[in-house]
Amino acid sequence: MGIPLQSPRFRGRLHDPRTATVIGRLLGLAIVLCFLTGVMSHYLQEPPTWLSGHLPTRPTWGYRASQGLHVISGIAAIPLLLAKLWTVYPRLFVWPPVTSPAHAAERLSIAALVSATLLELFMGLLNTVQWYVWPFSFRQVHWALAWVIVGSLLVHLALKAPLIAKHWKRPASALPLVDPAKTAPGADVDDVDRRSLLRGVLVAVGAVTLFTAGQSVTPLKDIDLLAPRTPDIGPQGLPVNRTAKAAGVTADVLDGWKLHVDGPHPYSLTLEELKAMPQHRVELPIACVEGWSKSAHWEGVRIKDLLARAGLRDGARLRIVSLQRHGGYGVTEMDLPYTRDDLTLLALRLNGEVLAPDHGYPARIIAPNRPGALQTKWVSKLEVLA
Ligand SMILES: Nc1nc2c(c(=O)[nH]1)N[C@H]1C(S)=C(S)[C@@H](COP(=O)(O)O)O[C@H]1N2
Ligand SMILES: [Mo]
Repeated sequence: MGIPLQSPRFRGRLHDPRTATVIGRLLGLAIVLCFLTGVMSHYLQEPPTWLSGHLPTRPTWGYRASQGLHVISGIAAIPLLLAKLWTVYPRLFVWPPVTSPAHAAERLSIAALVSATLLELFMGLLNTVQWYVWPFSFRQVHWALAWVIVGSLLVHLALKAPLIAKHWKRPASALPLVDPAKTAPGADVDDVDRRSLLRGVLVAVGAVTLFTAGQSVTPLKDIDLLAPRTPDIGPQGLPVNRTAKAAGVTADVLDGWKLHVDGPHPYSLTLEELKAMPQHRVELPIACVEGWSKSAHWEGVRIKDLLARAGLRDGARLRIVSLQRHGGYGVTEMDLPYTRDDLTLLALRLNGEVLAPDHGYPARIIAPNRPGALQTKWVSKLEVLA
């Protein structure tokens, strides 16, 4: 019986450990950035109990920056991962496939790393275009896979540490591989090839980054060619995720709207009564997990003033209930640090106008350093949580 698979043969050495190391470093950097910003986003959206009283409300643009970086590094990782897989794919054909238990463990960890990373980046990319095709919860699976990736990446780095160390620096004198007569004396053909491969990969990374970053980095919005969002397309200069119509917030639902506030002295206010309370103006961004963000001017009543009126002088953990009838994010929770903050408003106005229906008329939440998903629109009730 012959060997069923033949290892491909290559004239150049772009599939060598030096190339894998150079691309791997960049990919590793993108993955680490993406992971850390992802962990931040997860904890801000679903804080564990030990953290919920300590969530930072400053800097106000913190979530915007970290989530922008999350999507930018995730998108940059895609061409890097493809280049890395191309560099190492001949290793798939090593024969025999397994030589020792350690070798089997190494190959298994790589299989886990590659498949989890491919799925993670692909899921994330589809999420940026709001395409939730999965039969499972995006957030839970995206979170779990992140840990599979980090675990198998650590195993991979440990096993490859000697090889990585050996190829971290450019070799001082590599032997020319192709006809030395055709190249300048002393030139290393491997290095020349490698440099042009790297240049190509970096151009690809630069292009996907530059042409999508405008969805969160507003000065780049005019070259936002590949991203699904342009930050100022939408009513009142702000994109909309779920319209009033999609949420089922129709005229009859809004009819007779009042704000209900819980507390030792519960009360209800009409819109006119809300407008008669002290109004405050803040400039805060909406920053969506999907990677778009935009700053805006908001006007409305401080949440802390509303709570004080109900007898809660030190803020409170809140459940915020909207009039929404369809879809997620109709009910959210707000932790103490936000409810006490001067910048957290029940906003009635956006960029100098009464809130558009799609932006949450008559009232929506806007709070500093907070995921967009929790900036609840069409608010009708503030309930106090134990
Ligand atoms: N009631 C309600 N509020 C909501 C949502 C929603 O679906 N329902 N979407 C959230 C999400 S995911 C984001 S990013 C922001 C978008 O805000 P905008 O439509 O005002 O730009 O609103 C948030 N508030
Ligand atoms: Mo969002």
